[in-house]
Amino acid sequence: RETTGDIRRGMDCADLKQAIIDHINFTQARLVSQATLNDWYMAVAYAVRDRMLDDWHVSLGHLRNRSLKIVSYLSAEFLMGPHLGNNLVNLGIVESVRRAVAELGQNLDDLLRQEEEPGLGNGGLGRLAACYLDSLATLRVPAIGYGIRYEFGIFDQEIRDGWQVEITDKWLRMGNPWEICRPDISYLVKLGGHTEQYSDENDCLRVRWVPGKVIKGVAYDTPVAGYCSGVTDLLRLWKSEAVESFNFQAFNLGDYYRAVDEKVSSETISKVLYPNDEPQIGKQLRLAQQYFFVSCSLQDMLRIQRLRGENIGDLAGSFAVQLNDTHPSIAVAELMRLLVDEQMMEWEPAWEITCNVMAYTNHTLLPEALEKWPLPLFSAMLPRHLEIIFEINRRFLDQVRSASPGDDGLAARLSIIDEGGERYVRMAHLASVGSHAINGVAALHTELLKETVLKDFHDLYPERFHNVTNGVTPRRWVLLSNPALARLISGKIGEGWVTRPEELRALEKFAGQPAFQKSWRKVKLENKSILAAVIRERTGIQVDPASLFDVLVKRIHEYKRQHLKVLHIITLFNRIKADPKSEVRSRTFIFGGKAAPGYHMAKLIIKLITSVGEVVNNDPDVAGRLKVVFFPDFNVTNGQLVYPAADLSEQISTAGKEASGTGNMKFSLNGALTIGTLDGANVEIRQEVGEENFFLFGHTAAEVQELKSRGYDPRSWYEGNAPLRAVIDRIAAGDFSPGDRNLFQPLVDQLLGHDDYLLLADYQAYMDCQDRVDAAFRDRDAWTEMSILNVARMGMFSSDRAIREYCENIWHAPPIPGD
Ligand code: 26V
Repeated sequence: RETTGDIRRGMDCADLKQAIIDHINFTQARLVSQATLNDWYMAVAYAVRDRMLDDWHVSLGHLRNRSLKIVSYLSAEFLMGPHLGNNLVNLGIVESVRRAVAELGQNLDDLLRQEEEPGLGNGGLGRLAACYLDSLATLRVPAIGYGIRYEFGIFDQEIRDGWQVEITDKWLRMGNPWEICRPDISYLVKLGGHTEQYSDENDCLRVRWVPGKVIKGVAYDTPVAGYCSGVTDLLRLWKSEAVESFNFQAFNLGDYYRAVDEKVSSETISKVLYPNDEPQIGKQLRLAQQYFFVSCSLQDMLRIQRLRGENIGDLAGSFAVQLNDTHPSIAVAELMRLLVDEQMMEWEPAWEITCNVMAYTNHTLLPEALEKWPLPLFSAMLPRHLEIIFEINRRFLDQVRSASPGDDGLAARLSIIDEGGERYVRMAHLASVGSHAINGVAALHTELLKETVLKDFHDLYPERFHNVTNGVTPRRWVLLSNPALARLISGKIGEGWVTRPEELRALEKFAGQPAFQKSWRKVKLENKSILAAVIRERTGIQVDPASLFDVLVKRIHEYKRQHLKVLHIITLFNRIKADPKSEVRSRTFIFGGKAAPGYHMAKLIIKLITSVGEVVNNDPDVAGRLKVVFFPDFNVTNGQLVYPAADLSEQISTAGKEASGTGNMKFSLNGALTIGTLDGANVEIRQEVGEENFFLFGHTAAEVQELKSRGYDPRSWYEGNAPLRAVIDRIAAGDFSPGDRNLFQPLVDQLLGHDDYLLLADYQAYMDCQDRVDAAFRDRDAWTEMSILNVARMGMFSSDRAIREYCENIWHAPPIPGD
């Protein structure tokens, strides 16, 4: 490219260098000779951000184009991961920036490592939102991701003495070069107080909400660049602040301190991400967070609607609002309130708009994860919304009763209010009543949704139900995180696969070719060596890159069955101890994942993993053949290191429990083979890659139900299986907890007493399947062929495919024309 001399836009090496130096001098306010590594990172980040702004302004301009529908993705979590590397990839400037930085005496990889990732999510749900923003921008769909700018994201995890320790995530400590604060885009949000009736000028009875407190939400914008698409969408996160004027009128000393208190409590709302992946019933602050970001977002949409010069009545032509799980489902009542109380609309047209705008994605079938709010708490914080919900419910149940007269059970089951004891607002019901579309996140999950938690809604509104199987972005999860594999693939079949991953099928014909297999193995081995070095540095454990890397990374949860994997490891250990010369193939077991701080069993599972590792890793009879690693602080950054280095992907949840899973897709896209149950998207992954290229085991969802309804007795499985008994007895005897033989008793009691997730029933099938994995890994060429075929056939799991389905079937949102 030509040198333009334009330090804000120029892409030439000289321009980039000048731009970076300029930011060191004038943004970081440092002499180049004094600049720290962080100054260099910040300067490069600002230089890259500058180069995103022209496209961004054009794209923001499209928000005013009345012929384009805007997708408004409402999510309490966006787990974006580090921005710099991804933006370089999507702008297509990795190599030019690498060179510019090198000529300034810096190393781009060192700078990339400087970025502290924005961990504004717990796991799959938040990461999905991030993949979807990447695809929306890549597919040129105008979109805004709306959420919360948590000051503290998901905690950093350290492992001390084998236990998880949570460290506050101060991700904003060094500043955030990617966000732009927009103090002029802010909204007031009311909380608490009471409602009053009054007559308007036409003598119509109306309701006014007199709040107990008012806070302000300020917009913080982050550009989201599509992959070589020319479109840059918007992530708009709200920070809560005090409304200055609210308590500063009377200014005696007492009021001054009260005003300071007010400021602190207002800012508390966006202070911290709840680190659980299930609701803590009755957490006031959580409801305040949900309402806060939903209210700001809907007010913002109404402002944009006015900017477009359109009527509020035509809102559904301008916006498609997607509710990412029930967390933002208060949007149904809030939009009704804005339309009826503030825009003075009649109920019926307001309701029609609301239903046409909203769509709801369900992400879990676990009953304990379905959100519900106790009525007293709800009415104290959102008195007007409770009235609106009662009115929505009254009209809804009238319809239900007239369609099925006499069926009181049905009305009670469908009701938005749970009246069976203490009363609750059921958020999934609110979302389902107020949306024109309801979707599950994998084929099996959608079917189960229709048969179980939302069965009555499916009987009532079958046309509302859709399936959209999740997907992941190949930009971050292959191009950025596995550059060597991306180069190898592109060298064979060209670069089209990055946006048209069905083209990966062209790899099939090379899958059996020895030279290609050799290059394929070389890439995997390099990725494993890189991970091995990091494992060494972070845990002190030395692992052999030639061994099978067997990886289980995800949030720690009993239904995900990390402890089933531990039973496998102890089984192998027992085989070695029984006969040290027995043939056990060399394996490295890598675990990663955070436990919710209050989830004791999950934390005990982490301790079990590290304790078994302590014994196995140092046992002379094992002689290094088995290594167990708990990789601390699993997050997006670490995921980018781990997925490319895996040989075997563990997807072993109890069938029927994992809605979809998305890690399963990231592994397979990077050439790992899957060992898994017929759960979530595993079912479809297996269909796509071929059953001969997938290690299947375990009871099906139907068999799980059947077992449980017959009265599942884990003890009989324990007693009928000698190796299993030996494994559990060893844990119970304290073999892995010297000094505290009862340490793992709660875990043993759970397995022998209830075993809610059927580990014992799936144990033997899992062991047998792992033996098949060992045999398969011995045949290097056959394994490599399967690995290549997995990648070749994973195209459908691109988030681009998922977003196209949402656009066509649910949002009716076309892309921006051109290009
Ligand atoms: C999460 C939270 C987090 C904060 C506190 C309140 C609360 C309440 C409920 C939940 C449920 C989270 C559901 C979830 O994360 N589901 C996951 O979604 C992934 C993306 O669709 C999917 O791949 C996983 O299988 C599913 O477990």
